[in-house]
Amino acid sequence: MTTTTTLQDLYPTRGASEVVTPRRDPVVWGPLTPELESFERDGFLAVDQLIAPDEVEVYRAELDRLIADPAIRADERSIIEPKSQDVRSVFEVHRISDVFAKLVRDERVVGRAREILGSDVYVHQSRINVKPGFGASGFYWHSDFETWHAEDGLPRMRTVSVSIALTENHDTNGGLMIMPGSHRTFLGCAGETPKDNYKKSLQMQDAGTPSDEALTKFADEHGIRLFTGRAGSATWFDCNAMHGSGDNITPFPRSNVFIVFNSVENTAVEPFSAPVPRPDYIGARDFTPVR
Ligand code: 6CS
Ligand code: FE
Repeated sequence: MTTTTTLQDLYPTRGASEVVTPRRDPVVWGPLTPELESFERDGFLAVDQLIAPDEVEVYRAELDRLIADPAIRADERSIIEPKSQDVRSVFEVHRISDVFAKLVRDERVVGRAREILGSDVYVHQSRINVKPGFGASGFYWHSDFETWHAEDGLPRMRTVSVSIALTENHDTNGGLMIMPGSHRTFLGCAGETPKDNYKKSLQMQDAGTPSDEALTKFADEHGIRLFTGRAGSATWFDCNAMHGSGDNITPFPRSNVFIVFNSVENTAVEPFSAPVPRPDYIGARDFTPVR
């Protein structure tokens, strides 16, 4: 007789109404070293220079090469800006680009992810966000974990993202904003996940969007921190940190590479609140640890 253990859903979301659940998982799963204390408290850690200026040039050139390639532009892993028709994002760059694959394996990157998650890790998702100037749209407030739990089937909050700036992140060109401390509260959103939601949500998220009341309460309680930094700077942030970014109407692109590491102890199961899982180039189903 086969028994299928259906994992208990610790973080209900996308039901009839919004529901708040206190975080039931550690933030730092490995030893809490002094430099991780602020990550544990705030849900993020800013790094002035994760990669050196000469290295940034290599990754910038690779981003430019990818978005100029018609085959990449036509690929389903590319998301196109609705208005300008520029490339907005390219997913799974750690698989389609040896240059970005090398970045993922860099000890300064994967080593930190292992420290935070306290285990071997694999890449749940990677993407380059081009965010060109002259009107590139931002990403409305959301918790990544809310989507990765609902649609990709990640059971626990044992996932960390790093956003590495490939161009200068000014305080004017649509930088990342995070609510410090918001990672300790899970906001289950109201509204079911439509079928094939990802086809729209990666341009403009709808399902999984917090209400104005909830956002106001979060912002009053936690405040909002805007991240700026030179190319090569980086922001590590917890999967459940409430974050977003504004449109970029300046002439200065705000491009980054975004890598999501998940613990090999937290591999994706069936979606907790969606009819079908998202494609594996958005939510990986290959759990091979990064070596
Ligand atoms: O849905 C996702 O997985 C992606 N969407 C956003 C806005 N942030 C996380 C992730 O890249
Ligand atoms: Fe996000």
